Amino acid sequence: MTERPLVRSTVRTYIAVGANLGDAQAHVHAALHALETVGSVQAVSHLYRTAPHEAIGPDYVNAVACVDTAHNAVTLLRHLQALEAAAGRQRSTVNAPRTLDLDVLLFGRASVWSPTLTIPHPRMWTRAFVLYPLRDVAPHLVGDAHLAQVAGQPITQL
Ligand code: PH2
Ligand code: MG
Ligand code: MG
Repeated sequence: MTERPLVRSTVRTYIAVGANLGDAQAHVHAALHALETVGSVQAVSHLYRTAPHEAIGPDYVNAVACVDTAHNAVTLLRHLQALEAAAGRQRSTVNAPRTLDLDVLLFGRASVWSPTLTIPHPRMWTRAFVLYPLRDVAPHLVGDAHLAQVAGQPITQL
């Protein structure tokens, strides 16, 4: 008989949450709860109002969650895309306004390069809307020098 492990190992992942269509704050709150379906939510950041960065449309609400997940990175992405779709996300042009965007920032110590998924997120260190909430949940990852790089990007804690 094949033995099955009693304990399934998990990976610590950091997920960026953003919305700038409809009731963006409600979409972000709902998404932070919905993340319980992809793993064990360890911490959630404050919510931030941020100016669209290299994008157009209304201001965003952004946050970051730390989630320990038993999924692999590709399966996690599929679940996040299902949550985006359930929130009414329409995919039109790149960086178009959206009801919900869920991006995997970090997945343990993994590096992933594929046409659909790159981890660590390639633009995370240049975005105030990622670094401020990430620092809330992972102060060991974001130093003052990182924040200095994104000075001038409008962001306010809600
Ligand atoms: N997401 C983008 C592009 N620009 N700007 C802000 N402020 N917040 C976002 O979540 C965001 C953005 C692409 O996903
Ligand atoms: Mg994004
Ligand atoms: Mg995305």
